[in-house]
Order: sequence, then structure tokens, then C-alpha cells
Amino acid sequence: MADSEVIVAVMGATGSGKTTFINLVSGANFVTNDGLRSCTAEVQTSKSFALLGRQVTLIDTPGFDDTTRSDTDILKVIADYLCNAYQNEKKLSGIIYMHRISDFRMGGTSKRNFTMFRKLCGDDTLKNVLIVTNMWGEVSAEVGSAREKELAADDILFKPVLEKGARMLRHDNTLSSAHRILSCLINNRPEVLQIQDEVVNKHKDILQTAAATELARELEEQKRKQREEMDRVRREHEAAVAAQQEATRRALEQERARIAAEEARAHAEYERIQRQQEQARIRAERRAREMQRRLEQEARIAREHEEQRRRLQEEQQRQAAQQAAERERLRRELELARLRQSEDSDDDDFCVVQ
Ligand SMILES: Nc1nc2c(ncn2[C@@H]2O[C@H](COP(=O)(O)OP(=O)(O)O)[C@@H](O)[C@H]2O)c(=O)[nH]1
Ligand SMILES: [Mg+2]
Repeated sequence: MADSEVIVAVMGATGSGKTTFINLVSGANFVTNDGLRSCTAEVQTSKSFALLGRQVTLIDTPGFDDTTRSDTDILKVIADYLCNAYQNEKKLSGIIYMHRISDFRMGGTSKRNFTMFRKLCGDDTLKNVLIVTNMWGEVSAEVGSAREKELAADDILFKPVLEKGARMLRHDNTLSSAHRILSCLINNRPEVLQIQDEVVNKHKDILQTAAATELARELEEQKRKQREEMDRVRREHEAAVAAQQEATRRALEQERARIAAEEARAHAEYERIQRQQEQARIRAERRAREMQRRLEQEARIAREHEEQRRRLQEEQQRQAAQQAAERERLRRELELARLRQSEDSDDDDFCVVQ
């Protein structure tokens, strides 16, 4: 390796500004991230450029959160590149880890990227590591400084690496800022990264390296969380189904009760009508009997009247006959009396009685 050649790898999450930094300082024209899709799924190397009498080459790496490739694929791509470079006696003078100070908090993706970065580098190369914070224009100076302090003091973030020789620098997206950053690295003694040592010197398969083990652990953890999430969703789903079934059962029960009540009402109405009809029938029968009785009574009275009238008529006829007979008798007696009188006067010519 030529003394003047300096190779610096730039790592960090997708969208942290790696490609922008490399384009700015090297004059490269790599595609930057539009925020929707990551663009650097492969490792790409800038043309070398002169800085402080050295020839600097920057290596752009994809983040471990690519939208098109799995984290294992990304690890293989980066490891292959670094191991090939090492086999070709190209060691890294420095590694830049980019981090957006504008990030509200270090989320799962940022943490995974930083963990993978650590497993790729190992502890021995940390003195060649620069943690570069950018996007300072996106936050107020106070908020940015407070976050910077927090990150530097965080036990699971930057504190352990800073304690082992890494440094933290600000980048304001200007060429002079980029030069200042790189100038901190160009005189470093190139070191072997942990991944290069594992694969090239110790002949490990990439999947047996610390980085791959970490990735597997992360994936296992993710799977566990997903399983828990699935279990939770399943339990919620089952509870919802049970609740729904209970609601349906209750609705059916109410419907059944409503129909039963209607049936009972209809039955009661039917019975009421039957009773009324029966009562009407009894009343009608009673009225018919009463009518019959009255008709019979009237007929009997009529018969009695007829009998009375007949008897009266007979009595009248009998009395008339009796009177006629009496009159006849009296007439005859009178006739007889006249006869007798006339006979008496015949006997006594001179005595006229008038
Ligand atoms: N404000 C600001 N924006 C930046 C800076 N660096 C990168 N960006 C923007 O952040 C986005 C992602 O940048 P990019 O370089 O593609 O990120 P990469 O995925 O890490 O390569 C792009 O829209 C850039 O224009 C910076 O220092 N300041
Ligand atoms: Mg990029």
C-alpha cells in the first residue's frame, strides 16, 4: 500500500448522510437518498482525491435497514468488500460513523446500525473511529448540544466507544467541515477490523463472525417480539371473536325472547277471542232459548184466549138458546093464557074484561 493512500469507510443508518458527505468531499456523484428508498445497496468507492498531501478514498456502505435487501445480505456485501480489500493489503485508516443530531431519539434502526458497526470494527480499531454528527441546521443549537451530550454519555450508545478512543465531531455540511473531519484520520495507523481478522486471519465463515452472531441475536429478538406481538394480536382477536359471539348470542337470545313474547301475546289473544266467541255462542243460545220460551208462552196464552173465547161463545150461545127457549116458553104460556082467556070470555058473553 502506498504511504500516501488513505482509505476511510463511511457507515451509518440509511439516510444519515453518508453519500452526501462522500459526494461533497470527493466530487463523486453517487445517488443520494430521497427519503423513500435507500440507494446504496452495494458498497461503492469514490475516486481518490488529494488532501493534505495524501490520496484519500472513501467507501460508501449501505445501512442495515435497506428497503431492498436483508440485513444478512448487507453484512455479506460489506464483509466481502472489506475482506477483499484487506486481502489486497488495503487497510482502513479510519471509519466514520454518521449520525443525524436531528433525530428525536435513537430508534431501533439506529441502534441496530450502531451495534453492527461495532461488531464489524471490534474494539481495537476504535481509536480510528469518528462519530460524525450532522444535520445541525435541523435543530436549535441548545437542543443539538444537549443531544450530543446525552449520546456521548449513554452507556449503550457512544460512551463505550468514546472511552476506547473514538472521537465525536460535528459536520456542518461544508467542504471545510468535511476536510477538517478527514484530517483527523489521515495520519492514523491503519488497523485491521474485527470482521477482517475473523474472516481473513481466522478463516471464519462470515456467518460465524461476531457481526453475524449479533445479527442472528437481533433477528431472534425480533422474532421473539413478533411472536409476542402475534400472540397479543391473536389473544385480542380471540377476545374480540368471543365478545362478538357473546354479542351475537345475546342478540339471538333477545330475538328468541321477543318471538316467544309475540307468540304468547298471539296465543293469549287467540284464547281471548275463543272465550269471547264461546260467550257469544252461549249468549245467543240463551237468547234463542228465551225466545223459544217466550214464543211458547205466547202460543199458550193465545191458545188459552182462544179457549176462553170459545167457551164464552158457547156460553153466549147456550144463554141465547136458553133465552130463546124461555121466550118461546113465555110466548107459549102467553098464547095459552090468551087462549084460556078467550075461552073464558066465550063462556061469559056479557062480561067483557079488557
Ligand atoms: N440538512 C442536511 N441534510 C443532509 C445532510 N447530509 C445529507 N442530507 C440529506 O439527507 C438525505 C439522505 O442523505 P444521503 O447522503 O443519501 O444518506 P445515506 O443514505 O446515508 O447515504 C438527503 O436528502 C440529503 O440531501 C446534512 O449534512 N444536512
Ligand atoms: Mg447512500
